Amino acid sequence: DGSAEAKRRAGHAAADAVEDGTVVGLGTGSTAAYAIEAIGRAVENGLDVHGVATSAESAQLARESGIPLTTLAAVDGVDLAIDGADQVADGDLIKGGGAAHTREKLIDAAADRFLVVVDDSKLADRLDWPVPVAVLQGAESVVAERLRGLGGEPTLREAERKDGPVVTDDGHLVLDCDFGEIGDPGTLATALSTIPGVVEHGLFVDLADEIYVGSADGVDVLQ
Ligand code: DER
Repeated sequence: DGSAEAKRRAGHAAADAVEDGTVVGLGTGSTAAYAIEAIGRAVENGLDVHGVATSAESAQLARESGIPLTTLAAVDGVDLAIDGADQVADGDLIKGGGAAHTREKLIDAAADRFLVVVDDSKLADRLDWPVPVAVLQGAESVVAERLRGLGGEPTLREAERKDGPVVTDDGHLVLDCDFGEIGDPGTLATALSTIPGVVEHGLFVDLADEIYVGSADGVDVLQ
């Protein structure tokens, strides 16, 4: 239902899966934020974890929450990643609402276990949300043409508190590409990944291990 209560339930339930002495990938967005805050409270109570942030936003929240931060390059692996999603269908995700999906996918995919945290408004029968595509600056018109060739309708994501387009933490632009209902996410994901100028896209196919769905009634965990 998109409510804070539903998001909070999902985030707190996933945070309980974080084990002592582990490395945890810290996702981006308002639902993952609940998990980060809950992990911070567990650290205050003695939990020994190191966080790998997926964005400047999640790094800042982790610092405020007291979670020691490390980097992907400094650790032998990520034990568990917790991250949100814009839409979930049949275990596949569309992510990138926060324009953080390049590092999110790197860390979420590197983790031994990837837990998704959503409220039940994110669930769908088929993926049909516009797919965020991070592109090299200057490549946007060439990539947009290729996306149209794949049947998409790309829109350059404009910033709100800055003139011009959104620029990601890694200095890329974002094209939100509407493909309508996506019948075969795996095939589309491969096609997007092979477009020169595309840095990363928001189709997370076959990556999620468990999906924590918060609702007014509680939390369901989908495998
Ligand atoms: O940008 C992202 O991928 C975020 O995880 C986003 O998709 C989910 O954000 P929310 O939890 O604030 O809805």
